[in-house]
Amino acid sequence: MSETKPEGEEMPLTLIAPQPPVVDAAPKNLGWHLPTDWSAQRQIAYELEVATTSDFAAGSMVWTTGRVVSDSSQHVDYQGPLSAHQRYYWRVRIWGDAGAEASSEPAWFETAKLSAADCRGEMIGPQTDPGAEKQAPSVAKRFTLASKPASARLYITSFGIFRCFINGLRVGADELTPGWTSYRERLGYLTYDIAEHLQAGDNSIEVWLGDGWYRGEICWPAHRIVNAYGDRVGCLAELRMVDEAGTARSVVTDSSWTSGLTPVLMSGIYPGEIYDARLEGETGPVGGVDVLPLDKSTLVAQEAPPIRELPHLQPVDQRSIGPGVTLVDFGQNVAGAVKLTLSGERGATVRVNFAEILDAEGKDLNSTSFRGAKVQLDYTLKGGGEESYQPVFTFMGFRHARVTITGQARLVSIESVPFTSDLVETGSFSCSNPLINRLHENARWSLRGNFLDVPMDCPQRDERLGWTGDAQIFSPTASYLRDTAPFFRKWLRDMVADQREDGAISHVVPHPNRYHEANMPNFYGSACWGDAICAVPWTVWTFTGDRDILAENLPAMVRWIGYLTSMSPDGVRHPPTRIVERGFTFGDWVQPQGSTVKPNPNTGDDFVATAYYFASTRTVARAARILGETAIAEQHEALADKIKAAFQREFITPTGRLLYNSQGAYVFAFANDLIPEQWHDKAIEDFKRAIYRTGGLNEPGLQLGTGIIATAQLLPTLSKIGLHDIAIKLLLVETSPGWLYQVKRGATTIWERWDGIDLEGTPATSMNSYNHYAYGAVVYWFYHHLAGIQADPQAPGFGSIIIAPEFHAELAPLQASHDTRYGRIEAGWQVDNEGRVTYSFTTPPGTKARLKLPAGAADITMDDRALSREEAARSLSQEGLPVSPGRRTVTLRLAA
Ligand code: RAM
Repeated sequence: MSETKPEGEEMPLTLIAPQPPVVDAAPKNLGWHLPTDWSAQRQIAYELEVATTSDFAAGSMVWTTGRVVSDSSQHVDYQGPLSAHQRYYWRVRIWGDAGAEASSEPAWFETAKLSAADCRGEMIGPQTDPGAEKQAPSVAKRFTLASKPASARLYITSFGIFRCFINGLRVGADELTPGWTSYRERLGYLTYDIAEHLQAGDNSIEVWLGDGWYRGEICWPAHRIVNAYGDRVGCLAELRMVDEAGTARSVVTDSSWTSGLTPVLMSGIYPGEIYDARLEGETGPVGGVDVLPLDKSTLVAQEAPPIRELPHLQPVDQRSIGPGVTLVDFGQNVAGAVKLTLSGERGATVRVNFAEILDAEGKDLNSTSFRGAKVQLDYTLKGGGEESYQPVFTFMGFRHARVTITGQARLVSIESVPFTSDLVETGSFSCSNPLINRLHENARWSLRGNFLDVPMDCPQRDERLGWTGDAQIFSPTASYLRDTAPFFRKWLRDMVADQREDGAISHVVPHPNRYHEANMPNFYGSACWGDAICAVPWTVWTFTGDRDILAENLPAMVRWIGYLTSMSPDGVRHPPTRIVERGFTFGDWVQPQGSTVKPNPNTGDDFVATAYYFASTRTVARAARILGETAIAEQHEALADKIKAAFQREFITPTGRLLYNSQGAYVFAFANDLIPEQWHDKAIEDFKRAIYRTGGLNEPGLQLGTGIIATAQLLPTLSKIGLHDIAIKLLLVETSPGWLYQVKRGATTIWERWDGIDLEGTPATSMNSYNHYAYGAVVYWFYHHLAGIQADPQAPGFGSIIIAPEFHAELAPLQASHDTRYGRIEAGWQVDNEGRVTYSFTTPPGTKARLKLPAGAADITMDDRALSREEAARSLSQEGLPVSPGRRTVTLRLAA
């Protein structure tokens, strides 16, 4: 796993390597962190050099920017020559305005294939393949090398999931490769350094092929698909070996390869795996291979960090519940696998079943949250000493496991092996309330388990799909916690690949129904869900300042607005109620106390869909302005005005009431600036009443009433309109609906519904996933509003930082950090017994920051100096008080 940087340590000039570092085009957005001791020094110039050797010897230099007079440390695009299969080293030197200079250590990036013509080999399908949901086949090749190569790479991908062995040793530690893309349009390949696997003399490569998302069971039973992308698994690989003299030789997949079977008797994402260890080494070549059609222009170098294992978790409880049956609790709900170590007789069998929760008595598994997914491992021992097994081609979402042994065998150990897409961690948070800290931790675990190459709704049941709505609402939270840019960039490319002719975005991306339209007609185009095509690039832009993410997606964003406009000539959306109809919208999904139609909301679909239509149109207009696409900007500005007017006409009465008097309605309207100025104060009062009117279980009169999409914006919207106190009260509610209820009930990940387990301990019978990150979107508010770490909306990417905390004595002390492309931002506050606040924050060198203190702050000092009247006024103003980089400590008194 990627480690976060150590706290408080001086950092030298550090390069930000492209993620992943193997590329198939010129890398963009190279950047660096200034040394941490450069707070008082401004960069005035830089030079970036690229060479083919790490010593940057004269003959190896390929490109330099020369000395560029600039204070920017980001977004340098490589513009030098590029050849395939080449490692490039790069380094940076900077000059400061006080005369200092600094140089970085070198970093590297490496090219794989730069064009389809570079992609050698054929996609080969094993003739031994028995088809989907049966024994996994393999392809193999033996070859001889005169000497051990000086360097060697394996470029490899598959139809289905692959596991590769060279000379019997597994290649790489990545899981479920090559991940999930819209395979027919875009197929990712991986690059591995295999020099250490190879030897002079005889060598062998063997690749096992599992069904995976490509052709295994996908979607819930009513819409189950098998062979979603094709009915043959296959492998495309090139082993490229370079000797000391620099001569390259390749072994590529072609018709000379052989095929066999593997010990994996059955595997699938939902069903699990059946593995017979007695077959290890016994399933070797019995057939040939067929060359399968493949358009090589669809090949892309792996675009996001792969899925990897996190540190294994040991059981916190392990007990026998019957002869040969052991119940294990790992104490943490995860997505991943288990690693079993066993000892016993050849032919003895072990079955592992899983669950997120236990039954009411705590005596056995309750696996109802898996719905139609079988989620079972069956392993047959080979015997003869200790042996270990971890499934090869599946993953599961679980906290508990039940191990059943039949025959003579003993469970030596069992570990939980969490998986996650290996994105760099960028966030930390803690406060004085342990329930809130656990909530934050639960959101982190839900991110880990649900970011498995695509952002999934949940990792356990018969879905595990890239639901666009869930990912959209969680993306800002995720982007505080991880460097999500490569992950979302990849996923957005699949979103665009799966976009329909009419501009509709599918409800799930990648869209396994794409070639099976009749299976789920019109599974496209919902408000909020489809709006991910606008909102997610905007989030990435906000966190990175990378214009390319906007440029790349703008055409698809425009098409999406075209789709919405085609159904809304008067500016108002009128979604149909049946999911199979064009323009259907899910609405504020899983809203508590909503109507019983859908699992759903009492905020009208027309209202929600029109608000999103407006929000996305405005986002397109803003993106187009940033990109200098004036015509697109003007067109969408005018359209946004039209939608806003239509919204106000249709949904706000002449006396300023909203047509739907739900909390969600006020959230959508305020978040998107849809309430006319004249009705602001009145709408705020109405909003408060909508929060207090339900009353009952919680603090008298106050009750949360939003579904997944309004909840994501609930606290930020309350903060935006000055209702911080209500926001914090809602956060602190410990009954359902409320975030802390599930924490008190022992949740270790975020639940799909507020009442996933009721007060009596009875689990919900539907929508009962215990690992659904959507409600975890509240964590955004922890960083953005409580700690006050914000990207400047006028200049995204954290080169310009807004420091705008909100203080709540009941959470003090509180601290948070976020690692940006410029370095780490830290912020934290304490409140003493007299109500005096001490707020310390650090912004990295090379950035600008403005401090905005909450209304009512008085008696303000900074770094032991009282602020002047003008400074204090600025710190309380809209534009804020400019502060220089480094660590600052502010003290203040809050208005009573
Ligand atoms: C559920 C998913 C997801 C939601 C959709 C509409 O089944 O789990 O959370 O986005 O439906």
